[in-house]
Amino acid sequence: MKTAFITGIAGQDGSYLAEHLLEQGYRVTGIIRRNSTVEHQKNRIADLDIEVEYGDLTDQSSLERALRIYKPDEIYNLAAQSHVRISSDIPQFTVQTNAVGVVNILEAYKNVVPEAKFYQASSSEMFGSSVDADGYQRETTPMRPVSPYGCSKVFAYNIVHHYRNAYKLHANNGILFNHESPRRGSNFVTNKVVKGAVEIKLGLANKLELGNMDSYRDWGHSYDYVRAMHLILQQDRPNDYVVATGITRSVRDMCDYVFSKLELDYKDWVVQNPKYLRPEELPYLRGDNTKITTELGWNPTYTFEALMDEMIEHWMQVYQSQ
Ligand code: F7E
Repeated sequence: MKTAFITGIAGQDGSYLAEHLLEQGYRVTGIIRRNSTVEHQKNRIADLDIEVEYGDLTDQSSLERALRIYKPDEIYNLAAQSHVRISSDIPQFTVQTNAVGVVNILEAYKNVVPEAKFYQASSSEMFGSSVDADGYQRETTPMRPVSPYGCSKVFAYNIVHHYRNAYKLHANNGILFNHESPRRGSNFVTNKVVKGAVEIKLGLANKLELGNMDSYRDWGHSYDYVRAMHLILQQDRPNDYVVATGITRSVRDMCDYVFSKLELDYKDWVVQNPKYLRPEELPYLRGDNTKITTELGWNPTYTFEALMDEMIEHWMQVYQSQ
């Protein structure tokens, strides 16, 4: 039985990945952060047969302690300060966690279980304002990040290469484009729009405040993307892969789809609040998934519409069961 170790196991991706690995027969372990409200620590993973210790990416001793206890075959580093706009409010915390924290886990990995395989949650936010001439971002696209979050992820991406080359570690980057689900935090735009539209439909709210509606994102489902993470670690040699659907839409397009599905016109309900604008916006993302589809046989199973429909259904059930 293989053992997997997941940082960020209580998050959206961590919980889907834990479920997937349990289905594959893994022993699944990880770290969670201490929180004063106990219920908030594990609500996405409460029903799963997993083992967790307290730990934090900023505390290397906690990482080494957990790795010594579990001795994993595979390490998935999913923990992060993952909100791009908030990374401008707390830039130093973001860099400590997402950049220095990756050095900490790489050191712990090198010192305790160097024979394991390692996955780093890299991000399309690393590309920033950079787009290839054909309108896609891919593994070879230059990186010009436009946020503290993006800058921290570029550092992490590069330090993974350094540990791969210098210490011959099986250290990999998955460059994941936006991926969503009903488990997404509701301050990310997909779940914010779906939750807000359902509240309006049910008479529980009378407007939805958003930031920039004209940015484009390539949105997939977390369920599909955690399968890509696992596939990446099943290869003999470490590598980097873009994980994306290859289709891009604007926030406005998404609002149009979600409100229309609820027989509403988004133009009657959505207003802009400058507080949700970013100091520097990333206007356009569209990933080329050719490398992972041809080399590893990965393909997304969810369409954008199926993803949105599942999220609408989720919020309908939440409110109608109250
Ligand atoms: O924003 C616009 C916003 O916060 C998407 C993270 O998982 O994916 C995610 O980062 C777009 C942006 O995701 C609101 O300006 C408009 O253009 O859902 P988001 P993100 O910033 O793309 C990448 C790949 C990651 O790695 C990150 O960890 O939507 N937008 N109005 C808004 N966004 C938010 N959050 N709230 C609004 O009111």
